[in-house]
Amino acid sequence: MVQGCEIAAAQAVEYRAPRVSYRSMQAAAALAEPGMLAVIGFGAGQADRDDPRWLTLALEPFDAPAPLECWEVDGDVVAGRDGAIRWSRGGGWLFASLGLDETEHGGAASTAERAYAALSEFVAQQPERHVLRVWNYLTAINDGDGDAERYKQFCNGRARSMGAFGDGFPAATAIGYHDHHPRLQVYLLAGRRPGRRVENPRQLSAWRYPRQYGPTPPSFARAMRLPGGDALAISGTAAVIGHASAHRDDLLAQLEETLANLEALLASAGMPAGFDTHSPLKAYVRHPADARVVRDFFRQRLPGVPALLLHGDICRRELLVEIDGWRYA
Ligand code: 3EB
Repeated sequence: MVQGCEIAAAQAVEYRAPRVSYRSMQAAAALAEPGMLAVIGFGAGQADRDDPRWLTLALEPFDAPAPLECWEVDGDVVAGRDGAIRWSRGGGWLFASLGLDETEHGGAASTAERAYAALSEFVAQQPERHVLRVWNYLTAINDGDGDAERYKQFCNGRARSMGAFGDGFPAATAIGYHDHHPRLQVYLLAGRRPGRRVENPRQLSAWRYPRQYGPTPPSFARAMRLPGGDALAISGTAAVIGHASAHRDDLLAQLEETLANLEALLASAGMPAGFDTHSPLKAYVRHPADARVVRDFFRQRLPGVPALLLHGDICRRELLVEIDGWRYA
């Protein structure tokens, strides 16, 4: 009996997802911990480091000092570089990141095309070749009008080389930062086995968005159940119903609608309802003056949930807030 239970337990953790958490500590100490696949620091004040597992995102946190985002895996971690790509691997998972200066690659579309071509070529050669989750951060995402808007340009370029990821769209986030220098930062999580894509019954799948949102619909799945089954990677989620943005100019209503979308996603993924103390969420807030309301919303509606509030622009101008994160089974 006891032996049977031990075997079952061993099988249950046979391919354990990276544990993502927000931790208040020094970067060097975090990077020295065993099994640390990636450490992310937020805000312009973060120092560069040679370690390919260290990533800085120039999104200003609304809490000071901001915690670090830590990704921990079972097993040893090795790291290296391949051209401009920084990577690390461990426990059957691959972290890869790439930052490109748009002035060297001719604008938002061709920079995205280059970034995705480089990443997909790299990942295709790795044992962890299934891209599960991608984060995209680009300067001034809403600059430009109509089809010239930078987010739409980014979508065009991404789609031109995303096909090479192979087995369908990953879960994703695309957010704008307030830097002046145009650049694109992309990082991803890939695994040895494919995940299971999850869509939201309240929302049209993004790749089916009608023409009004741009010439190329966005290439992402609403969420990804990681191989092994114990974690759900949740894409950037906002107050979108069907394909339409809801509750223009109403922050609280957008937050409630976003939470309803997140709960619908959990249900459609077969995950336990609600978020808990191990479900880290990030909220991207367009206007700094809104941060206090977002913080209060988390306290009241998602008590105990680790939340990181960042100043970032959402890819549709009318959207004031977007939330992404993780749910563990
Ligand atoms: C939306 O629901 C909001 O282009 O990769 C969310 C997550 C959004 C990912 C992307 C865009 C992306 O359409 C926008």
